[in-house]
Amino acid sequence: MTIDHTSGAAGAPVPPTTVPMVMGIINVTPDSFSDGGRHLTVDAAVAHGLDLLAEGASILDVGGESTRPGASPVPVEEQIRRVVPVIEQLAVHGRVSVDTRNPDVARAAVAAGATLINDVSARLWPVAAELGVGWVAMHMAGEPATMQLDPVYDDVVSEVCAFLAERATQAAQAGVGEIWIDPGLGFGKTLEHNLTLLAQLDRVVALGWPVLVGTSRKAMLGRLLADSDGVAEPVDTDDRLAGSIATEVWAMHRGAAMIRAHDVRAAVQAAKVVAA
Ligand code: HH2
Repeated sequence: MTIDHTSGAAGAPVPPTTVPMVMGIINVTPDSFSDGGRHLTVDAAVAHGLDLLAEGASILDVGGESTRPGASPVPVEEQIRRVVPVIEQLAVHGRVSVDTRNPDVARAAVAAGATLINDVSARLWPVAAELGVGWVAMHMAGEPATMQLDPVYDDVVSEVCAFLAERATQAAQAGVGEIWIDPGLGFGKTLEHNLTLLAQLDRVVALGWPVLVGTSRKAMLGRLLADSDGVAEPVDTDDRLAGSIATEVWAMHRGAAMIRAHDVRAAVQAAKVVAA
């Protein structure tokens, strides 16, 4: 399948790629759901980022606030303190995005060298336009603290598509030159919503903007794998690699142009095989 990565976006197009890209995750947080506390010092986060680049990551996504279900917001100054020194060091070696929904964190991150704002709130396109950087619009129903309590949709795929198309169009009109859309798996969605979105991902791809998908180690996999084994407790986050790759292969085959992954080496290998 050939994806036209340029349609829908104004200004400089995103170059089409045959091999889907992998965005490597660096959470500089004590409480992220799968790797919280592992890369909390600047040195540990930078070393991890360099490893992910060596494993083939096209971009490193640095975040200073967990958005896992139930997470509390982190003060802006603390997020900046966590991400800026890491971005400064990594941006010399490769492309860096900042995983934030706060405009001041985005500005500080871009000043430090980030060139993409990965925005789970899908509200920061004016900041991306002002700073001349790329922007990811992700769909989230509600806020992380409460989003998984009782997510309800009439038609999850249509509602997510309508939301993403509206935000991406606004961003393009504001002059953002690189726009990505992301259905936001696990953000205000039940297991069934997530599976429906994956099953019909081609409808998100058909909107015309390049699509980013993040399933890596997520709760949906813990639940699915436990259910398939008849186990009550969700499978541990460290035991979700095969499940992650299965959903990533599915998403790439359905036209996702980039995958957001913790396990970069495996995701890059999968991407090469899918492309072949
Ligand atoms: N998922 C997470 C965070 N940011 N950004 C995009 N665009 N898409 C995603 O699916 C996505 C995201 C959650 O994963 P993680 O960063 O590993 O966990 P935490 O939020 O607990 O730090």
